[in-house]
Amino acid sequence: SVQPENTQTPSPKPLPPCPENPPGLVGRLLIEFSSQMTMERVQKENPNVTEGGRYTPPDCRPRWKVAIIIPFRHRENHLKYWLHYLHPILRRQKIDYGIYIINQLGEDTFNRAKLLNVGYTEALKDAEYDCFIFSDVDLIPMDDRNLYHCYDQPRHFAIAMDKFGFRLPYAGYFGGVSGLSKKQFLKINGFPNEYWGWGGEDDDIYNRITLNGMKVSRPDVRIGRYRMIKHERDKHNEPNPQRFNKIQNTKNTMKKDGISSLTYRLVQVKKYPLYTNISVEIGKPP
Ligand code: BGN
Repeated sequence: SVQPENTQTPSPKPLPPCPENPPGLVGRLLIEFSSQMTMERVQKENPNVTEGGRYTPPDCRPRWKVAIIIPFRHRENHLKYWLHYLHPILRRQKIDYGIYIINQLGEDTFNRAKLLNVGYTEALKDAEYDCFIFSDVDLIPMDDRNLYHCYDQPRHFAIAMDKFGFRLPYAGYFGGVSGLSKKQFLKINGFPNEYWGWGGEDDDIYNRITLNGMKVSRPDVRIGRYRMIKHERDKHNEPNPQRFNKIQNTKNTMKKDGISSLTYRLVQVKKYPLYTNISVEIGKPP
């Protein structure tokens, strides 16, 4: 029989799903902060990252769409190292991602968890993310097998930091770098908005997770290793004296205080080549 000739342009082959264990990973990495870093250099190293710090693998269909949220104030130098190390790692991990820096304007007391809630909200205005990874700007993974996507349970990534002797400091530690799917995040009403200053907000998030019948998932301790960039204690982020009391009350506060009660003033969204910068006013402690 005679086949009719196909005159249409062939439709592109659908991409295969990205492998669960990406073959290009290298494992343990050498991380150091002694050489000078410049944004120009990091841009040259990462030509395939698109405006606003977005990337999607060219050769496979990623399983997750991940927003990486970084709470921020006055840490420009740390950000350069973070971008220098993380963009290549995330590319090897075959993840579809965007980088969002949430910059607290003004000099009132810092509020990490509220900035993370802002990041969740603003990232969703940009794209349909289904996974959110919340990372401090000074934490660099030492192994690219620590995959930055979401899991069946809320994930704690930074389980073995150099400053804690590469061990979990306590069983309920959930600080540094963590990740929740959209569904997991909404199940706990997001994060608390009422922790002003250093400490306790990560413990409150841990409580929210367990009180809502979930448990924390973690990588192997040999893989979940991190280097923290050394720095002086920040100004206007003093240890919060209320934190001891507040973490006792998560069960009562979490229903009211969270993503459902979040308010802030968006001042500027600016897309840079390697990240999106979101500047906000989030108020001050009562
Ligand atoms: C804990 C802090 C965490 C912090 C870790 C690691 C509190 C609440 C009262 C016990 N929690 O002690 O927020 O991430 O240390 O530095 O301070």
